[in-house]
Amino acid sequence: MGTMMVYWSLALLLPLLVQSLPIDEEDLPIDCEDVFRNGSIHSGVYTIYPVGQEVPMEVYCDMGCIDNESNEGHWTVIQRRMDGSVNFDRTYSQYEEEFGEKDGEYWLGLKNIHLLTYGAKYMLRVDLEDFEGGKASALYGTFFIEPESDGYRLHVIDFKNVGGAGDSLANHNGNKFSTFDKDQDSFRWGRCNTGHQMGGFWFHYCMDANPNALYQYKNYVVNDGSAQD
Ligand SMILES: [Ca+2]
Repeated sequence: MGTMMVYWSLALLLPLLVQSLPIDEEDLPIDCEDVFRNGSIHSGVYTIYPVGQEVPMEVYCDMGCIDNESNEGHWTVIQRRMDGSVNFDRTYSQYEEEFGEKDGEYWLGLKNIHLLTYGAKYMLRVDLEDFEGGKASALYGTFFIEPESDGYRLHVIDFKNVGGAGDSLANHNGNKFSTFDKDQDSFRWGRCNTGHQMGGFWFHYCMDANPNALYQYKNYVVNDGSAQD
């Protein structure tokens, strides 16, 4: 008999989003806040230039609800999962680059996220939704990641308890990025990613959140290969 494993985190949609605190008035938008200010008020795929004209970056901009007077912000999406259509079980070098589709599921890439979050000061919002329509979010006042030379180390601090999701990233703060083929986690006796389609993340020892793991629908379970499906 094989053992069954349920990936609790995979019954959730976990887009990671950042919102800018604009620092200047460039002609080229450095993020979705600029895109909105330039007159594009609808959510969709846009090109931004966080580090200048030579490095265009295509992203999905979540402009929020136009009629919403509370103005929830204009968010630059760095990770988005909604239907399981894109494979997130990838190598370290693949996580360094972007993959997926900008109008669907995607990962913006560690290099891009680093460039984006070093160019201005950003907040991080994590939106969660389950298959019954229940929603929650987490908000952090400061978010950026270090360059490749420091393993794309995560900085996510100043948690704001406003969205009901709790803080599942506190223990991930300060860790480098790891995949199944690159162990930079804080588990000194082995690797956190043991190959069960865990994807890449800033594992510590090992995880309180794992938004890049296998996307699963409700009641779906994964076996270890020895059980019959
Ligand atoms: Ca390790």
